[in-house]
Amino acid sequence: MVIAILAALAVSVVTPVPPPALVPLPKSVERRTGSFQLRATTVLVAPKEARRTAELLQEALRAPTGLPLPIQTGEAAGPRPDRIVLRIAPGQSPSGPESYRLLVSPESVEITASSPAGLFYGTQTLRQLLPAAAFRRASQDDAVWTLPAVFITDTPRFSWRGSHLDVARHFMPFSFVLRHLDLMAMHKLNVFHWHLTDDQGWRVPIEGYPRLTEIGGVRAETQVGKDADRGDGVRHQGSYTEQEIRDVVRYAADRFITVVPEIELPGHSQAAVAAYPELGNSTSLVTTWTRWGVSDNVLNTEEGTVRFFEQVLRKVMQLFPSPWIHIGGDEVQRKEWEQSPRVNARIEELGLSGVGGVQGWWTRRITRFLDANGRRPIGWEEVLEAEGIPASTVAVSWRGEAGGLNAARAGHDVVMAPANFTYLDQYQSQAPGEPLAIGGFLPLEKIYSYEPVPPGLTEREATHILGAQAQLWTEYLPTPRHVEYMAWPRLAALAEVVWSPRADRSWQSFLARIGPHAERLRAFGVEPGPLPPLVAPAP
Ligand code: TNX
Repeated sequence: MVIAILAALAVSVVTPVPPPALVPLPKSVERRTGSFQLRATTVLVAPKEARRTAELLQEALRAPTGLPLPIQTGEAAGPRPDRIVLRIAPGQSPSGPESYRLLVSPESVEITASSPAGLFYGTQTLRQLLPAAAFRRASQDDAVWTLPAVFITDTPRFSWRGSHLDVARHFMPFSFVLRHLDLMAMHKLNVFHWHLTDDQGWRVPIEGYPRLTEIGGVRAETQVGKDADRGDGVRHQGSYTEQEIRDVVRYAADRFITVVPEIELPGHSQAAVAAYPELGNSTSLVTTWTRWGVSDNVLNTEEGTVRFFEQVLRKVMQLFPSPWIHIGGDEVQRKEWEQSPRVNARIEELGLSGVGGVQGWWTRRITRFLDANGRRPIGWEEVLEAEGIPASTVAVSWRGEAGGLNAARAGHDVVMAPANFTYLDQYQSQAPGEPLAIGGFLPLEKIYSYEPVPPGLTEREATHILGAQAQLWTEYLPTPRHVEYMAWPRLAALAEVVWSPRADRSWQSFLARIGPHAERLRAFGVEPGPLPPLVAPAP
């Protein structure tokens, strides 16, 4: 027995064993002989531009390892013994600001990249080379912190690697948003699409319009399960402070994540109408909605309403430096417009082609406003039904692939988010005992199989596909814990879809890695959803 163990150890020293289960899979991984050990004497070296990345690595590793890992700021010429060196090296391959090379040898670790973003992604891969316990936030001092010797070169496939979170249907606390950003960063996701307003809640404070959060951020109750005839009688409320929003934006930026805020208009806007009834069409009292579905309460067509939202968006632009501002635009109901004499008079006055032209008018006004303010408007695919919108407008294709296909052909940039492949509020397992979900069935294998470039695009048209994102709609996900159960491991699969080379993606390979990867998620404190029957890693 003892001899067998010794023999196995001897073999493992000379034969390169496969590298740990990295997710998302890097472009190329070469296993070398030996390993590097983190010690009490190990030092991090980083140039000034990557100081923050070094600090985040230090924080992440200090907690579980208890090692000091002091940071030396400055240029290191190359690898140095007992050092983890981050180095900016322009003009290396693979090229691109998010690419990196990671060399682990028994003596040292070196990450090189042409920009700090690449160094950051290199540190995320480095963390995954350590035992899963490296993702804990409490120290485990009996552990030995070794990284296998490897040479990795890596570069992302898409520039938009997104995670969307709806905090309108159920408010999600500030601390959870930061935690979600940490998890996104671990998976090299780089766009956080923050769905901040909807019929059932307005969560972002807008200076000058306090009722948006005071009234729009509160609803009297929530429907019980799927039963729209029953309410739970429990008030639901929440909104962020300006300081919290700024902290989220900075926390994200430190992790090379852009926060794209969404302000829904002219539909999904009942909470805004409840706060300021002059924005709507109703003559009776409107309250923040307590039921799920699509509300008939939409914005009216008054000039003052457009000005109100321009002012809201001015404040949003002050809070969010994102190049993109999302304006919703989905599922706009026309019933109120059809029935309103005032809207019909406006249709005449504005020369619109009937009620069908009203949404396009809204979209035109708001996209042009954002464009004139130097931001790129982005909206759910319906925004492209409008004529005369800026060419810079980005469409999020959610009803399937056709919207994205047509948008790309028309020369618009596109983010792919088709419901049947990327909506994480659907069931992930058909086993009994799953918590109530909106419906549908999106198992891990299906999201992993998703290909963001729709078939039929020319190479040139395909350059408009910026990437893809997964959606966490929260009608049926009332708590952070439940959100995480639905998000993971499926968001890890999406991360690989948008990061890893298409030719290297294989379900068998992912299956072999997702088990060990789930251990990292658990070490971080996530309770992931069901995993498929796992297979042993390939030899
Ligand atoms: C459709 S997708 C919606 C959301 C819902 C979601 C539920 C989209 C742009 N609108 O308002 O939450 O379905 O899956």
